[in-house]
Amino acid sequence: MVLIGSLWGDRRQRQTKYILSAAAIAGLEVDLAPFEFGVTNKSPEFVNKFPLAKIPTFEGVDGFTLLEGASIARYVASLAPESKLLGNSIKDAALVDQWIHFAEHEINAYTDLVWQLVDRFFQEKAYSESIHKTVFERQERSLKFLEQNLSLREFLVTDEITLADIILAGVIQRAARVTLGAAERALYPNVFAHYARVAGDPRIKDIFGAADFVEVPVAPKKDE
Ligand SMILES: N[C@@H](CCC(=O)N[C@@H](CS)C(=O)NCC(=O)O)C(=O)O
Repeated sequence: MVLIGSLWGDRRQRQTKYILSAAAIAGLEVDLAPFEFGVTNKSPEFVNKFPLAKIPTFEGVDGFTLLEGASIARYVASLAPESKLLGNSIKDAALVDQWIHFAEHEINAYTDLVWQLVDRFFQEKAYSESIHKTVFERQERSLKFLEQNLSLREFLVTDEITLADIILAGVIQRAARVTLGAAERALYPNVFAHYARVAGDPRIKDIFGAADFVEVPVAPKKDE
């Protein structure tokens, strides 16, 4: 395998899973740098290179630097066109991008918002049941749309795994650990069959790890 660069990230993070999975399918090696959250990404050396101080970040063997998990994964995929991770044509690549943006912004953004609400991340540990409900309903609308699409095909863009499928699986794994308990998951059989197909692919199974889904959606923390 050809070494393409170093990655700073956490294996439990969905974005790091996107990048490692893309590299595994593309047959490229990415060196996962030693990393301690809150320490490595705050070090002067890291901040000097990546001033936003977030992970994941990437530095190629040629010194090219990149942040944003989906963009790093897309770059890795583009280095191996024969992997077909971006499909077979310019239109396929546009559809891969469409589904990546959809997964991140129309599904994952709501998971993150619900997580921040229930974890009482906001000032004064504010929690609002009505905001929680509204955000969850926005996610439901996206999931219904996705369910319909996945009732027609095994993978999102072509007849094999593309980067869109990998990123969607990362987003769904996270949603099923926060907003989607067993009862909610039962409403989306095609979405979860797709998840099992992608996360169970022998090339990336170990990167995705155990599902660790919740039985019921995560409830708001008590306000101490
Ligand atoms: N939009 C970025 C988000 C990255 C991100 O928020 N990473 C978190 C860890 S999951 C982080 O580094 N947080 C550190 C901080 O906020 O200072 C991506 O998708 O890569």
